[in-house]
Amino acid sequence: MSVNSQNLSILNVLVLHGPNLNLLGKREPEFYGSVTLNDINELLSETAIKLSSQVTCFQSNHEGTLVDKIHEALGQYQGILINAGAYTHTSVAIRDALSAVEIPTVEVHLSNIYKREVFRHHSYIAAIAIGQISGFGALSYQLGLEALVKHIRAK
Ligand code: CA2
Repeated sequence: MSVNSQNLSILNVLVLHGPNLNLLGKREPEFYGSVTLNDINELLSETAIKLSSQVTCFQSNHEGTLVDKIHEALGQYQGILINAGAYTHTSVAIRDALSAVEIPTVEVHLSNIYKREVFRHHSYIAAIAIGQISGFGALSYQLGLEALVKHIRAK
């Protein structure tokens, strides 16, 4: 871990985006808005600088690829910010990987999953995450990153 000019350690945060989030801003804008995944990643990079940290953003449509990425995060990242997309509601494998690496994790969602279909109300990740932010669009990611970095620094 390196330090900045204020002698604050630079925290490395892995941002994981799950399936279909690569379509953000390109398909169904009436539902998920016009902000692209690239816009979100840029917003997070700018926010990270203000928090004396840096983000590495990764998207995959494949459960096993996301599991591999979580394993590879061991020793490389101090925090994980994740929107697992539909895998939030189905993947014991992603939950087990996050639980196994013991890297502080914040779960985020663009939409308020509790205002949507009942099958979206349950998250496999929520119980092993520090917390969850849901329903604020791109701001969910920004708030999630701030909460994650502040939580790690407070420890
Ligand atoms: O609200 C969220 O962030 C979700 O994680 C989004 C997932 C959904 O399955 C979760 O229940 C809640 C879906 C992401 C799909 O993204 C698309 C973007 C553009 C067009 C189509 C899908």
